[in-house]
Amino acid sequence: MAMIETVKTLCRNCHGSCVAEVTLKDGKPVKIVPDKDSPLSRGRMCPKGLAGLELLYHPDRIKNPMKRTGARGEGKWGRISWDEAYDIICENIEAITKKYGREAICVATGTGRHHMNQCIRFANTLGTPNWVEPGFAQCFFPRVAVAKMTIGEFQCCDYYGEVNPECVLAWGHNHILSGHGGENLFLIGDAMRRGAKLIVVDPRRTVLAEQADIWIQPRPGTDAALALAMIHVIIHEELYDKEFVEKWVYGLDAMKARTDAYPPDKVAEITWVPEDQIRAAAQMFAAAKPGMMEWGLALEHTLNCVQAVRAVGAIQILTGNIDTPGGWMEGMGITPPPPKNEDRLSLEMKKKRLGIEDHKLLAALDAPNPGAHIPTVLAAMRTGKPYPVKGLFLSGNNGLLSVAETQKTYEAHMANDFVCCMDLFMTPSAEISDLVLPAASWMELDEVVGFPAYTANTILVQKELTRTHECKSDEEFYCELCHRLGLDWGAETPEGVLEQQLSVTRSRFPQFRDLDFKRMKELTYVSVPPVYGKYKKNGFNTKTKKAELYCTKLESWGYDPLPCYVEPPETPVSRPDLAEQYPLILTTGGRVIYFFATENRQIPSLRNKHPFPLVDIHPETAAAYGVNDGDWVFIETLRGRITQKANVTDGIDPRVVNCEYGWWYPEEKNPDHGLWESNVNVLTSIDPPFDPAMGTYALRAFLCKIYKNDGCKIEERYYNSYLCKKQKLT
Ligand SMILES: Nc1nc2c(c(=O)[nH]1)N[C@H]1C(S)=C(S)[C@@H](COP(=O)(O)OP(=O)(O)OC[C@H]3O[C@@H](n4cnc5c(=O)[nH]c(N)nc54)[C@H](O)[C@@H]3O)O[C@H]1N2
Ligand SMILES: Nc1nc2c(c(=O)[nH]1)N[C@H]1C(S)=C(S)[C@@H](COP(=O)(O)OP(=O)(O)OC[C@H]3O[C@@H](n4cnc5c(=O)[nH]c(N)nc54)[C@H](O)[C@@H]3O)O[C@H]1N2
Ligand code: SF4
Ligand SMILES: [Mo]
Repeated sequence: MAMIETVKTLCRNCHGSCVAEVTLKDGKPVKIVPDKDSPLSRGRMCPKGLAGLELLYHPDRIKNPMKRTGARGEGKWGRISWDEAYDIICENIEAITKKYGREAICVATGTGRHHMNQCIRFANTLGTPNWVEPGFAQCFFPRVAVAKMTIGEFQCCDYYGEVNPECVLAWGHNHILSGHGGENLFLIGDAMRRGAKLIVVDPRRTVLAEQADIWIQPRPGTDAALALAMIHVIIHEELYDKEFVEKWVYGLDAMKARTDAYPPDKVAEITWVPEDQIRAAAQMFAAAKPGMMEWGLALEHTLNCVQAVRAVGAIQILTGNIDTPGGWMEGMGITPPPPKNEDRLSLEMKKKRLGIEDHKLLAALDAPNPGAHIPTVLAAMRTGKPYPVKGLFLSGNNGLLSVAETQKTYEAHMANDFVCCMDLFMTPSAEISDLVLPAASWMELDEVVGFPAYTANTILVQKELTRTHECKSDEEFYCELCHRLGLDWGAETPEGVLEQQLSVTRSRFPQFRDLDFKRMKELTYVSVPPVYGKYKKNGFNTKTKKAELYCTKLESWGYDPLPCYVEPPETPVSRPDLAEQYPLILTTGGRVIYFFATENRQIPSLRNKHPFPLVDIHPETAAAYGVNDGDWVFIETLRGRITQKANVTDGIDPRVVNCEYGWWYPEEKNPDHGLWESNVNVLTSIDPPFDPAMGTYALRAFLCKIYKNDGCKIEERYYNSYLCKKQKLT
């Protein structure tokens, strides 16, 4: 008789936090349902997590290590053993190091999952300062860095305790579909059902905006100006939390003086947001106690990234919603991420980190989490300057889709002597590698992680339930590689690293003094109750011990200590000449519930729900260009052109279009898998200028034009492919 059991494990099909109950039949996963007792997701999962079996058993998974047998990118591969793969990698690392030094190796990881810290750890142990992640300078980390600089530590929105937020301000964030932890997409709905008011700042009328008390529709890229005008209202109308600000805030007068340049009437012209609405939103948010700012990715996708994040964050500080129930919460740090071994990297190497000269908040020795600057690294690959970068390790990174300006990113990848890619599928980035390695998916590996992201009141555990083919977890691969390279870290097992994380939990929380990984696996999750207002004991962990509106850390590096607005370089205002030819403003991103970043397009049940990339176009604009809903259109910028399918909607301004990001076509047999067809990063730019402090490149707010694409074959190819359950198009 078949043996049936159920096991709880953390889903990491996105950044994670939902707990799944997986049924195993004779040890093999056969069913996934949400775990009703899960502390954060509280019995819910999204369609991506629920499609986990399709991912696990997908016939297109990379099944074993493979070596390129034709020219790079030709799509010819030969099976090799893991031993052969390790030998090839060790030989290449040694050859590149001998010729160019360790700094010529770049380790590129992907957005915030188990492998991210493992890759950084590998880079440090190997001895290269050049690790990168395509989100990092343009995703979440600017929020973390700004919080660390101004309030000492990152704080998350507190949906978790007894107190419901009275008002949620969702700024450039559509977390009912996205969010930095999986739980956010459920908890925002819960908060609204419990009566929270909602203000949404988004150029699109999203699902969240539809439910908002106030929907603000700004011109893309002008968020910092909008925030400064709201601060202007909050300070001038004395709506700020006087008690908190007097005692705990540094720089009120300086901020007030700065906002003199941003009165609501002037900002209304910059942002297209009516003056009355700016005032109403500021008044509504300031009156709410507690108020919760959910700041999102849109703030970070411009060249004014840090100051936009600073400006929006200042609203939360002024309204006193810091480390307070139902506002922002600092969290308990129940378990740290895996140690990154930064002490293994020599000072000499740290100083060689690409980007260190120009972008201190990203790469300086005293940056909160030093990493290399992607455009500088890619330029080094292409040009050999300031020094050559010749080896590339990709782990959970589909850079050809996720990094700006695919044309230049492609050229850079191709210029390497050696590229090794560890992934689940043959992505376009994997296809231009020399070696590909089969990665374990989320039910095939162990992990200990603290959630909510970066604040961590709960430990969640991902468990190895099964293994398909010859896949390995990234941590196993890197540990073994270090071992074979003769580096000392290789002596540790992946489980040893998990124990290091739990040893911190054991030492900090007496109730967990016996907690080891074995026990944690039995429990799946443990939580500690939050303690709020921690700053009241010793002040904030900043130079002034206060929450800083005037940022002393940015000042020490020579950057503007106060938030400011900078007009993006490619808009009808900054480039009226260009706007004659490219009259529309393009924004990108806008997550879809069925896909995570560039993933999941090969999962039939998910792809069937959203088979094609959509470009949002206002009906007036569509009419002006002769476009009907459902037509394929070209979208063109100075860099190139792509095609997406028109979604004609009055939920977008007639002067703006929004393209989805992350689109490639696994059903396209050619090894580029449609990389150039609908990938929005063909349209974006990786050239300077960048955000001064963080080095961020822009992914939103460009000038574009659109026109019809008659005769597009993308739908036909899909409907004829193995992915599609529907009938062939006639
Ligand atoms: N389902 C799903 N969930 C995800 C992801 C996914 O791909 N799919 N990705 C994960 C990742 S890596 C991240 S970083 C997060 C991102 O999650 P979010 O922060 O929610 O990011 P987006 O959905 O890209 O953008 C949020 C909103 O910004 C709006 N927007 C565009 N331009 C502007 C602008 O100039 N100003 C303002 N104010 N708004 C603008 C868009 O219309 C969009 O609705 O989600 C994570 N979760
Ligand atoms: N224009 C534009 N560009 C953007 C964005 C945007 O909104 N607009 N968003 C940006 C943001 S916020 C981010 S975070 C980045 C994301 O950029 P990436 O992190 O490069 O994006 P992913 O699609 O998540 O790529 C992850 C790859 O890892 C593989 N994978 C999944 N799990 C594992 C695993 O456990 N191990 C290994 N080795 N591989 C695994 C997947 O199959 C996939 O190919 O993109 C950025 N790029
Ligand atoms: S939201 Fe993320 S963690 Fe939750 S079920 Fe979906 S993919 Fe999994
Ligand atoms: Mo991201």
